[in-house]
Amino acid sequence: MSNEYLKFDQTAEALLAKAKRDGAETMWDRKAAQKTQCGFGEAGVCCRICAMGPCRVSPVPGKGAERGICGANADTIVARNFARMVAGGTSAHSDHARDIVHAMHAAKAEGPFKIRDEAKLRRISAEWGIADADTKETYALAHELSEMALGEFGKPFGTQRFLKRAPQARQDIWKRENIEPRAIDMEVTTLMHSTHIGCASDYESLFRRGMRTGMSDGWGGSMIGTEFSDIMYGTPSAQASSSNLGVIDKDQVNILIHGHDPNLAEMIVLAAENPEMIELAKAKGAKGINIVGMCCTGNEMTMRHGIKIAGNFYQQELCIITGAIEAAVVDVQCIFPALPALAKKYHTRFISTSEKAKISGDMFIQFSEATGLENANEIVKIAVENFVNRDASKVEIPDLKSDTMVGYSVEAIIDHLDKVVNTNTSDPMGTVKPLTDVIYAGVIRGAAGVVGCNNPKVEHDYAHVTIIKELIKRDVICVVTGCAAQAAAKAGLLQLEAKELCGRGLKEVCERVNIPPVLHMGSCVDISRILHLVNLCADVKGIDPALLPVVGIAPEWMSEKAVSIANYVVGSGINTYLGVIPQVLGSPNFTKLLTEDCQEFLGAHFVFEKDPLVTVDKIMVDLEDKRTALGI
Ligand code: XCC
Ligand code: SF4
Repeated sequence: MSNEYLKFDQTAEALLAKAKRDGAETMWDRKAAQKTQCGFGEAGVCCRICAMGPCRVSPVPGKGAERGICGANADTIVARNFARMVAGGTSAHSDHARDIVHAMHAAKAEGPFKIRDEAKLRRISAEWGIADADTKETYALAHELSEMALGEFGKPFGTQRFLKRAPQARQDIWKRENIEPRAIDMEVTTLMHSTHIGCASDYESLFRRGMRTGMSDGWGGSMIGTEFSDIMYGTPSAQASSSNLGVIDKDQVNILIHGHDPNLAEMIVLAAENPEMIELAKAKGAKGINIVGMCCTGNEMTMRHGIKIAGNFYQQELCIITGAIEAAVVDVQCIFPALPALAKKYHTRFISTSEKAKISGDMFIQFSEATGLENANEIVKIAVENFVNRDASKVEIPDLKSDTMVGYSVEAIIDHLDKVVNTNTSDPMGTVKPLTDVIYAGVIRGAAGVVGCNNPKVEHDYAHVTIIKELIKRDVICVVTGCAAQAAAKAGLLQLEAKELCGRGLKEVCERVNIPPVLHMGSCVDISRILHLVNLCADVKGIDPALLPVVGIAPEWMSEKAVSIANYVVGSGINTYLGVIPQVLGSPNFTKLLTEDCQEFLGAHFVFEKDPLVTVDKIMVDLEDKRTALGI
């Protein structure tokens, strides 16, 4: 097979050939059926916000229609479309977080939803100003904190509580530019209002409103999602796991968990540990129950339990094509609607579990906080009983997996640093000072957050892996989340041995601190961990994070969530490199606002660059410029 987008992924060729033999359709067949994608859509100049349209204006100034029927020009249309992507992404992350908080609201000492990291519960309660946070009864406190968190979504006044985590210099910029996010739902709603027919036409104003909405994702929804998941399911600590489709076990019942929300997956792991279920699996001829994860549900579960990583976004179909998955269980986001039909080509049961992501074509089992463990038991039982339906002649599991280290929460990173350098801090969180010190000393030149999806517009995983390898070679430490983290895991970059691929300085740090040069920090909502880490580093020096030699990169992004993320990362003062160009080029003005002008008022900007090696060159110049400006 000669698909130019798949040369890098060693599992693809054989499995796509198998799909063909099995008569199964994949995203590549559907991509081919799309033929050439719409040039107006690609440039962002197609508007269908009202029923006078759709209107499409010319992406080339001075040629063709310059305005839609209402008079909106390319700047307005592009800015509105971009803003609506932010609203979509912010909604997804934040609504996920709300579900986590609701589960915490229902938590009880007897479980199954309970408080597993009490220290963090007390620390965040104190951070949010709850009186007697250190002495209140655990569940009374959890209840109070979760009600406060629910207020972050809809409170009529005030701004997001976690903003206080940023150094004062950054908070001042947010205030000055009026991008301090208020209640999350309010930001999304007013942005949808602003982009309605006949509202905002000023592209810069639309950008700023989108920015504030994105900020309510990063410093609101995503941060709440991360912190409250930690309180309930435990703050991740470093541990070993393995990754790639080779983690599927031909002798066991394989359950694929896919999506984003850990609530259901946590219950499934509990249910699969039940001795009765394991006995049942044995009675059906299997050696046991093997849970494998994909996308961010996979990341959540590997971070906290070392659950094996089957793969990233694009491998969701390949996973089923192995013929060895008894049940594909999904919650929300990034799930192909194509999966039920694909599952039908094999014996796989496809089970969707959330009204918000009800996917037609096979089973639906409504998951709720009240019945969480029962739902999970039912699902695991369906999978186990399905084992006998597996057709051995259709099973083909790639013999490919990599060892990987996972679980680097901010707390875990601080813990590793503490073991090497005794900082004697009184801060309950500990301090990241040793990390800041090695960056200032130049042993490490800077840090990069590599995040985001897969996208069939680029070669699968190639940009992720190339950029990471080239950066660590140049002594830039990488932190990763989402599907980028899984790409790195599969390429063996999350192992301690990857230090051999580093420059001298980073290698020495890895050896001393006993960490890989690429740290898995979790799912996409866990980019909030990266934000927190960067802000703690800036705080140590008492400076605006925009001054630090730090960048964000999304080499293969595709989702609206990624647009929201890019906004809050830039809004937080971190230059953000996008390897897939957003649909904005139809407005040269808006493009210039993103890639140049916003630097003036935010201290950071977007960079669009498709070529991974050129991206690395640009990043190195960026990091060294920051170092020079700091005089380090
Ligand atoms: Fe989805 Fe989070 Fe993208 Fe992967 S990286 S394809 S959003 S799973 Ni967020
Ligand atoms: Fe056309 Fe304006 Fe309606 Fe958009 S909002 S579809 S540009 S008339």
